[in-house]
Amino acid sequence: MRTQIGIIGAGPAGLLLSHLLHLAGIDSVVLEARSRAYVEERVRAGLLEQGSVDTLTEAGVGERLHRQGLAHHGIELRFDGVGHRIPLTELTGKVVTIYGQQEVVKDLIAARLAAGTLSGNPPILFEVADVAVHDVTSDSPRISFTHEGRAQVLDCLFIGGCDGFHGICRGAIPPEIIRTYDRIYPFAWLGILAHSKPVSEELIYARHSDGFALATMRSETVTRMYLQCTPDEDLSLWPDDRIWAELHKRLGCGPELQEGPIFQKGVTAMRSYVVEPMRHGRLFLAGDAAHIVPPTGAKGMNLAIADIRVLARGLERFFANNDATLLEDYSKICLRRIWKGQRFSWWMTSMLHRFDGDDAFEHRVQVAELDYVATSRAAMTTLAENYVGLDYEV
Ligand code: RFL
Ligand code: PHB
Repeated sequence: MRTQIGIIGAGPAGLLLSHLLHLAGIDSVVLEARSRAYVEERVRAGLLEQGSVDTLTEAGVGERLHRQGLAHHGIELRFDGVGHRIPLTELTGKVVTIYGQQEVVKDLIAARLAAGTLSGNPPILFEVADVAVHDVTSDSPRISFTHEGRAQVLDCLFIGGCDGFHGICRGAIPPEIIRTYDRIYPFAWLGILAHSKPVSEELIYARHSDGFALATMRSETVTRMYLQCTPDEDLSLWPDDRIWAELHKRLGCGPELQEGPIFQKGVTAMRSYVVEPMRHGRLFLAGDAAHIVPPTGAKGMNLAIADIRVLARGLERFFANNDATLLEDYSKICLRRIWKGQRFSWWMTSMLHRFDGDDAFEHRVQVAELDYVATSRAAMTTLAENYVGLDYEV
């Protein structure tokens, strides 16, 4: 099989890359380890920056997003039992949108399958195995894989390494030319989805002496809630009653926090991770394959989309004008945004979580920081402009 761009991974990064390339008349094939149903049901992120919404809209995949997404103009920070609103739109002129990551994935898969490929290859192959990349420093890299029991090779001109944190692409870059930056936090998030009315129209980020809590949503009838927990938390110790009791306490909510059937529970580890550079020869890493942020800043999927904007434009210029300058600068341009996203996600995480072992001094400093952000227009503008998303370079 032959294509121009071989893409590994059908998450938001790989699918958006394939879609943007198609719009530019560039052929690609996406290889995905999981089934279509699995990637379409995988519960993950939910918050899109204004720029991510604009990117999807301009790419023609924003119709359902605009119909079903919930535009938010502010968030609430709650600490010492009192709520403080950060008016995002008033401070920045931008909105953020709640729309589940798996809905973005469904929209992109539908668009890719409907459009097909110029080469006549299937646009996406699901349930591939044994994926490996070869000759990435040559002009004709290859991807070998097994599909439906048959060993195959995809010959291409470039490879998009969009296979997430546990993929194989990052490992294909020799360790001597790659540098990694890693921080593992001493806590995790227990996340739930429940059939219940959201406690508030806007998201609530709550700091409590027993740990962080976040109240978010997926629709007017489905709530998404997170509780700080230990990295090895045993879910069997968290029956629904305990989850609701803990949410009531940490969010400081009364009857406005409506309980309902919980239909999904999971534990998410918290990590900050970056590799530099994000390119080796003709292999380009994008999204979680190259960087991970703790979810407190809601930046993961948004950073993946920002990487893909640069990569798709770089490839477009290469094929249209034989101009490789943007591809040469890919890593540098992406990393400038990634590190700001890292800083913001680390800062939100540090400010809102309980750190075991912190003494009374650190506790007071943490509350003072929240109080400062909640009362200084300059400080809340800093939070707001990072939260809604910094302007793109490309
Ligand atoms: P993905 O989505 O992990 O997709 C990678 C794909 O590659 C496939 N794959 C392979 N395919 C072929 N061969 C192999 N060897 C393969 N190995 C892996 C995988 O099956 C998968 O389909 O990476 P991508 O596209 O870079 O997207 C990144 C986002 O998924 C991630 O950053 C976000 O989910 C992070 N995140 C959030 N981001 C936001 O922007 N806003 C949020 O509100 C937000 N909240 C969150 C989050 C992540 C969370 N969890 C569960 C980690 C909340 C949570 C709880
Ligand atoms: C979500 O809706 O899942 C969500 C929102 C904001 C975050 C993290 C997750 O910071």
